[in-house]
Amino acid sequence: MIPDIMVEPTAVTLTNDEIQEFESMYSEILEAVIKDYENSKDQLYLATDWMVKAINYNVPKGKKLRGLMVPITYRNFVKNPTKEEMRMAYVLGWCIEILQGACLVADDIMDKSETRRGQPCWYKLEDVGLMAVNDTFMLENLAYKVLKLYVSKEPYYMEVLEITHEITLKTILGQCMDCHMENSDDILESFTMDRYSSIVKYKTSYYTMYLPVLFGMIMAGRGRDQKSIQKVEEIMLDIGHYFQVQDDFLDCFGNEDVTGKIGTDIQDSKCSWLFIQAVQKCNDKELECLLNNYGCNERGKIERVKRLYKDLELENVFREYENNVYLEIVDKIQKLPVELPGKLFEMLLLKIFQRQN
Ligand code: GPP
Ligand code: MG
Ligand code: MG
Ligand code: MG
Repeated sequence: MIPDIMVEPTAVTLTNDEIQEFESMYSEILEAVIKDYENSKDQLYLATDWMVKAINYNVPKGKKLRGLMVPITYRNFVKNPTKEEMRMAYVLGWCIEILQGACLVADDIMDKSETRRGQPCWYKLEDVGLMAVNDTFMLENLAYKVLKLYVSKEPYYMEVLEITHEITLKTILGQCMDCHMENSDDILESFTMDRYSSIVKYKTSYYTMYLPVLFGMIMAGRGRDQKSIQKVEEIMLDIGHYFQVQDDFLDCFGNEDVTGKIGTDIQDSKCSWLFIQAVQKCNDKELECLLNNYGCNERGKIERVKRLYKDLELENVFREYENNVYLEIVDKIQKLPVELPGKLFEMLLLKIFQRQN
């Protein structure tokens, strides 16, 4: 249910044809990359064949939320974009999807995950294993190759390049914080909401929510409009925080057939939103149970933590959070200056509201 006071947003959406064009841009990009290496006298085909396999497995099978956000943003900043401009927006969208593919391959190794997007994690495949490490570098650098091939003649090339490097590094720093949490000596002292917010801002929000909108704005010539960019950053980081809280909730309470992944946060001893909420609601006995069972890769112990989360009614806590954060963000959006398309941000928020995957 959408809260009553919500007004249906009337932002510009992509037409079915545009979504189709975005989709078909994927194989065009892949072909262009391969072609660039084809004439080499070296036996590079040995690597490019593998590259095609890695890309096809890890890039095009997701929700494409981030990728589509670039053309959606652009359409809301520029009234009548040309076909060529839209193509550039699709390319920038796919660059984020490629970076996302790189991040997921790496994240699944670090989180010791089993499945992703309804299939075994890339590193879990028999003929991949630790080769996946090289493939994360390959995917990341492929995004830069695509930028060079398609965007290098555009006036905003350097801006896009620099921002991609900067936000990728931010994401890596966030992942570093996330993964080091499991080594905390005193988890009650370390796993605070403040700490959580910092981790999430860096590991998720910047590349998931801010980067796609920033790309759209840079294309629209609004990348140097510092005042607007600052406001957009604040809103998109708020939406990113909400997005990762949902991800943490789905890790335990989601339907694996819908999310396409099996949760690992409990056994990985993650500084998860659910853990922080549980600590706040626990009595002494429950806290002892939580601490005794958290962070162990044993079925019984994982189940014990899940039962505790259920007994503590964390599902209700999450639903209440979700409704409140929705209204808070809408309120912030409505206070944006008129030169920013508020309805776009409402629509982006609505796209993830109550998501199941
Ligand atoms: C989400 O964490 C964050 C990422 C996937 C960013 C990873 C960044 C790297 C530089 C490797 P998560 O582990 O909760 O995501 P999921 O639940 O999808 O595994
Ligand atoms: Mg992770
Ligand atoms: Mg993970
Ligand atoms: Mg997760």
